[in-house]
Amino acid sequence: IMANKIPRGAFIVFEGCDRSGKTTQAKKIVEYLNEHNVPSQFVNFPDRTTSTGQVINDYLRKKIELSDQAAHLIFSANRWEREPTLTKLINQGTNIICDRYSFSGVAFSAAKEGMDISWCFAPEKGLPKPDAVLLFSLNEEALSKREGFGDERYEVSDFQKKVAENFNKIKDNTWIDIDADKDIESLGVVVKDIVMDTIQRSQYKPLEKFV
Ligand code: Z5A
Repeated sequence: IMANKIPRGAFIVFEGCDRSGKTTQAKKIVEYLNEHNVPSQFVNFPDRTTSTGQVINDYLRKKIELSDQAAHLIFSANRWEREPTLTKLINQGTNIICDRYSFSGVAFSAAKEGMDISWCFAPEKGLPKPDAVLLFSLNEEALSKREGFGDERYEVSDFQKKVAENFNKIKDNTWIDIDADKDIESLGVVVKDIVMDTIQRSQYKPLEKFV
Protein backbone atom coordinates (compact mmCIF):
# COMPACT_ATOMS: atom_id res chain seq x y z
CA ILE A 1 0.00 0.00 0.00
CA MET A 2 1.32 3.43 -0.95
CA ALA A 3 1.46 5.89 1.91
CA ASN A 4 -0.68 9.01 1.53
CA LYS A 5 1.37 11.91 0.15
CA ILE A 6 -0.83 14.65 1.59
CA PRO A 7 -1.16 14.54 5.37
CA ARG A 8 -4.69 13.49 6.24
CA GLY A 9 -6.66 14.41 9.34
CA ALA A 10 -6.90 12.07 12.29
CA PHE A 11 -10.17 10.40 13.23
CA ILE A 12 -10.47 10.43 17.01
CA VAL A 13 -13.45 9.05 18.91
CA PHE A 14 -14.51 9.95 22.46
CA GLU A 15 -16.62 7.28 24.15
CA GLY A 16 -18.00 6.77 27.62
CA CYS A 17 -21.08 6.87 29.77
CA ASP A 18 -23.56 9.61 30.33
CA ARG A 19 -22.18 12.65 32.25
CA SER A 20 -18.55 11.59 31.88
CA GLY A 21 -17.79 14.99 30.35
CA LYS A 22 -16.65 13.74 26.95
CA THR A 23 -18.75 16.25 25.00
CA THR A 24 -17.20 19.13 26.96
CA GLN A 25 -13.71 17.81 26.21
CA ALA A 26 -14.40 17.09 22.54
CA LYS A 27 -15.63 20.66 21.94
CA LYS A 28 -12.77 22.14 23.94
CA ILE A 29 -10.02 20.36 22.00
CA VAL A 30 -11.58 21.27 18.64
CA GLU A 31 -11.57 24.91 19.68
CA TYR A 32 -7.93 24.67 20.76
CA LEU A 33 -6.84 23.00 17.50
CA ASN A 34 -8.59 25.53 15.29
CA GLU A 35 -7.11 28.42 17.32
CA HIS A 36 -3.71 26.91 16.52
CA ASN A 37 -4.51 26.58 12.80
CA VAL A 38 -4.95 22.82 12.91
CA PRO A 39 -8.19 22.31 10.92
CA SER A 40 -10.56 20.28 13.05
CA GLN A 41 -14.25 19.57 13.30
CA PHE A 42 -16.51 18.40 16.12
CA VAL A 43 -18.94 15.66 15.12
CA ASN A 44 -21.38 13.85 17.36
CA PHE A 45 -23.51 10.75 17.04
CA PRO A 46 -26.40 10.47 17.01
CA ASP A 47 -26.56 13.40 14.59
CA ARG A 48 -30.11 14.51 15.35
CA THR A 49 -30.25 16.98 12.45
CA THR A 50 -30.57 14.44 9.62
CA SER A 51 -33.71 12.52 8.61
CA THR A 52 -32.67 9.38 10.51
CA GLY A 53 -31.54 11.65 13.36
CA GLN A 54 -35.07 13.00 13.75
CA VAL A 55 -36.41 9.48 14.20
CA ILE A 56 -33.64 8.80 16.74
CA ASN A 57 -34.49 11.98 18.61
CA ASP A 58 -38.16 10.98 18.83
CA TYR A 59 -37.11 7.52 19.99
CA LEU A 60 -34.75 8.83 22.70
CA ARG A 61 -37.40 11.26 23.89
CA LYS A 62 -39.87 8.36 24.05
CA LYS A 63 -42.24 9.95 21.55
CA ILE A 64 -42.13 6.80 19.41
CA GLU A 65 -41.44 3.12 20.03
CA LEU A 66 -39.22 0.93 17.84
CA SER A 67 -38.15 -2.68 18.15
CA ASP A 68 -34.63 -2.97 19.58
CA GLN A 69 -33.28 -4.20 16.25
CA ALA A 70 -34.89 -1.38 14.25
CA ALA A 71 -33.59 1.22 16.71
CA HIS A 72 -30.12 -0.26 16.46
CA LEU A 73 -30.08 -0.16 12.67
CA ILE A 74 -31.27 3.45 12.57
CA PHE A 75 -28.37 4.53 14.82
CA SER A 76 -26.06 2.72 12.39
CA ALA A 77 -27.75 4.27 9.33
CA ASN A 78 -27.21 7.65 10.99
CA ARG A 79 -23.45 7.01 10.86
CA TRP A 80 -23.57 5.71 7.26
CA GLU A 81 -25.41 8.88 6.30
CA ARG A 82 -22.42 10.95 7.45
CA GLU A 83 -19.72 8.52 6.20
CA PRO A 84 -19.05 10.04 2.73
CA THR A 85 -18.58 13.55 4.19
CA LEU A 86 -16.46 12.33 7.09
CA THR A 87 -14.12 10.29 4.90
CA LYS A 88 -13.74 13.18 2.50
CA LEU A 89 -12.97 15.70 5.26
CA ILE A 90 -10.39 13.39 6.85
CA ASN A 91 -8.64 12.69 3.56
CA GLN A 92 -8.55 16.41 2.82
CA GLY A 93 -6.73 17.08 6.08
CA THR A 94 -9.42 17.92 8.64
CA ASN A 95 -9.13 16.23 12.04
CA ILE A 96 -12.42 14.81 13.21
CA ILE A 97 -13.13 14.70 16.93
CA CYS A 98 -16.15 12.47 17.23
CA ASP A 99 -18.37 12.38 20.31
CA ARG A 100 -19.73 8.78 20.39
CA TYR A 101 -19.52 6.37 17.43
CA SER A 102 -20.06 2.70 16.55
CA PHE A 103 -18.90 1.58 20.01
CA SER A 104 -21.81 3.42 21.64
CA GLY A 105 -24.04 1.77 19.07
CA VAL A 106 -22.86 -1.65 20.19
CA ALA A 107 -22.54 -0.94 23.94
CA PHE A 108 -26.03 0.57 24.28
CA SER A 109 -27.94 -1.89 22.08
CA ALA A 110 -26.17 -4.94 23.53
CA ALA A 111 -27.17 -3.79 27.02
CA LYS A 112 -30.71 -4.85 26.06
CA GLU A 113 -32.05 -8.36 26.55
CA GLY A 114 -31.44 -10.66 23.60
CA MET A 115 -29.13 -8.34 21.65
CA ASP A 116 -25.64 -9.73 21.18
CA ILE A 117 -22.44 -7.86 20.55
CA SER A 118 -21.50 -9.51 17.24
CA TRP A 119 -24.96 -8.95 15.75
CA CYS A 120 -24.79 -5.33 16.84
CA PHE A 121 -21.35 -4.81 15.32
CA ALA A 122 -22.24 -6.24 11.88
CA PRO A 123 -23.75 -3.06 10.29
CA GLU A 124 -20.69 -1.05 11.40
CA LYS A 125 -18.38 -3.04 9.10
CA GLY A 126 -16.95 -0.81 6.39
CA LEU A 127 -17.24 2.43 8.35
CA PRO A 128 -14.00 4.37 8.94
CA LYS A 129 -12.01 2.97 11.84
CA PRO A 130 -10.83 5.58 14.32
CA ASP A 131 -7.12 6.25 14.81
CA ALA A 132 -7.73 6.51 18.54
CA VAL A 133 -10.57 5.78 20.95
CA LEU A 134 -10.60 7.58 24.29
CA LEU A 135 -12.83 5.89 26.85
CA PHE A 136 -14.01 8.30 29.56
CA SER A 137 -14.89 6.51 32.79
CA LEU A 138 -16.20 7.75 36.11
CA ASN A 139 -16.29 5.70 39.29
CA GLU A 140 -19.68 5.50 41.01
CA GLU A 141 -18.85 8.00 43.71
CA ALA A 142 -17.65 10.61 41.24
CA LEU A 143 -20.65 9.92 39.02
CA SER A 144 -23.08 10.50 41.88
CA LYS A 145 -21.61 13.98 42.35
CA ARG A 146 -22.34 15.00 38.75
CA GLU A 147 -25.69 16.54 37.86
CA GLY A 148 -28.58 14.06 37.67
CA PHE A 149 -29.77 12.14 34.65
CA GLY A 150 -32.07 13.72 32.12
CA ASP A 151 -35.27 11.94 31.14
CA GLU A 152 -34.22 10.36 27.86
CA ARG A 153 -34.68 6.66 27.22
CA TYR A 154 -31.27 5.36 28.35
CA GLU A 155 -30.70 7.74 31.23
CA VAL A 156 -31.23 5.13 33.93
CA SER A 157 -28.54 4.03 36.35
CA ASP A 158 -28.82 0.21 35.96
CA PHE A 159 -28.81 0.48 32.19
CA GLN A 160 -25.74 2.75 32.23
CA LYS A 161 -23.91 0.13 34.34
CA LYS A 162 -24.53 -2.51 31.68
CA VAL A 163 -23.33 -0.07 29.02
CA ALA A 164 -20.11 0.55 30.98
CA GLU A 165 -19.55 -3.22 31.20
CA ASN A 166 -20.07 -3.53 27.46
CA PHE A 167 -17.52 -0.81 26.72
CA ASN A 168 -15.02 -2.83 28.73
CA LYS A 169 -15.95 -5.99 26.80
CA ILE A 170 -15.53 -4.43 23.35
CA LYS A 171 -12.42 -2.33 23.97
CA ASP A 172 -9.07 -3.61 22.74
CA ASN A 173 -5.53 -2.72 23.77
CA THR A 174 -5.42 0.28 21.43
CA TRP A 175 -8.08 2.15 23.44
CA ILE A 176 -6.96 4.81 25.88
CA ASP A 177 -8.64 4.81 29.30
CA ILE A 178 -9.35 8.25 30.66
CA ASP A 179 -10.18 8.66 34.33
CA ALA A 180 -12.81 11.37 33.97
CA ASP A 181 -12.80 12.20 37.69
CA LYS A 182 -10.84 15.42 37.16
CA ASP A 183 -11.77 19.04 36.67
CA ILE A 184 -12.34 20.28 33.13
CA GLU A 185 -8.92 21.96 32.84
CA SER A 186 -6.87 18.96 34.08
CA LEU A 187 -8.80 16.60 31.85
CA GLY A 188 -8.12 18.97 28.97
CA VAL A 189 -4.35 18.61 29.45
CA VAL A 190 -4.58 14.81 29.28
CA VAL A 191 -6.81 14.95 26.18
CA LYS A 192 -4.58 17.46 24.38
CA ASP A 193 -1.48 15.25 24.67
CA ILE A 194 -3.29 12.20 23.30
CA VAL A 195 -4.94 14.11 20.46
CA MET A 196 -1.71 15.83 19.34
CA ASP A 197 0.14 12.52 19.41
CA THR A 198 -2.61 10.81 17.39
CA ILE A 199 -2.66 13.57 14.76
CA GLN A 200 1.11 13.24 14.40
CA ARG A 201 1.21 9.46 14.02
CA SER A 202 -1.82 9.17 11.72
CA GLN A 203 -0.87 11.79 9.12
CA TYR A 204 0.69 9.48 6.54
CA LYS A 205 -1.18 6.26 7.30
CA PRO A 206 -4.20 5.35 5.17
CA LEU A 207 -7.53 5.64 6.96
CA GLU A 208 -8.68 2.12 7.88
CA LYS A 209 -12.17 0.62 7.89
CA PHE A 210 -13.89 -1.70 10.35
CA VAL A 211 -13.64 -5.34 9.20
N1 Z5A B 1 -26.63 5.96 21.55
C1 Z5A B 1 -27.05 4.70 21.12
O1 Z5A B 1 -27.86 4.06 21.77
N2 Z5A B 1 -26.55 4.19 19.96
C2 Z5A B 1 -25.65 4.85 19.21
O2 Z5A B 1 -25.23 4.36 18.14
C3 Z5A B 1 -25.20 6.15 19.66
C4 Z5A B 1 -25.72 6.65 20.84
C5 Z5A B 1 -24.21 6.93 18.86
C6 Z5A B 1 -27.84 10.07 23.18
O3 Z5A B 1 -26.50 10.41 22.98
C7 Z5A B 1 -28.00 8.62 23.54
O4 Z5A B 1 -27.85 7.77 22.39
C8 Z5A B 1 -26.96 8.15 24.52
C9 Z5A B 1 -26.29 6.97 23.84
C10 Z5A B 1 -27.22 6.56 22.77
N3 Z5A B 1 -27.68 7.72 25.69
N4 Z5A B 1 -27.33 7.89 26.85
N5 Z5A B 1 -27.10 8.04 27.92
P1 Z5A B 1 -26.03 11.90 23.11
O5 Z5A B 1 -24.62 11.94 22.62
O6 Z5A B 1 -27.01 12.76 22.44
O7 Z5A B 1 -26.11 12.22 24.69
P2 Z5A B 1 -25.11 11.75 25.87
O8 Z5A B 1 -23.81 11.29 25.30
O9 Z5A B 1 -25.76 10.82 26.77
O10 Z5A B 1 -24.96 13.00 26.73
P3 Z5A B 1 -23.77 13.96 26.77
O11 Z5A B 1 -24.38 15.22 27.13
O12 Z5A B 1 -23.04 13.92 25.48
O13 Z5A B 1 -22.83 13.40 27.96
P4 Z5A B 1 -21.36 13.94 28.28
O14 Z5A B 1 -20.47 13.68 27.13
O15 Z5A B 1 -20.89 13.43 29.54
O16 Z5A B 1 -21.69 15.54 28.37
P5 Z5A B 1 -20.96 16.78 28.98
O17 Z5A B 1 -21.87 17.88 28.55
O18 Z5A B 1 -19.55 16.91 28.59
O19 Z5A B 1 -20.99 16.64 30.58
C11 Z5A B 1 -22.15 16.38 31.32
C12 Z5A B 1 -22.31 17.36 32.51
O20 Z5A B 1 -21.17 17.35 33.38
C13 Z5A B 1 -22.47 18.82 32.10
O21 Z5A B 1 -23.35 19.42 33.00
C14 Z5A B 1 -21.05 19.40 32.24
O22 Z5A B 1 -21.06 20.78 32.50
C15 Z5A B 1 -20.52 18.63 33.43
N6 Z5A B 1 -19.06 18.36 33.33
C16 Z5A B 1 -18.34 18.17 32.20
N7 Z5A B 1 -17.04 17.91 32.49
C17 Z5A B 1 -16.95 17.94 33.84
C18 Z5A B 1 -15.86 17.73 34.76
N8 Z5A B 1 -14.61 17.44 34.33
N9 Z5A B 1 -16.12 17.81 36.08
C19 Z5A B 1 -17.37 18.08 36.52
N10 Z5A B 1 -18.44 18.29 35.71
C20 Z5A B 1 -18.24 18.21 34.39
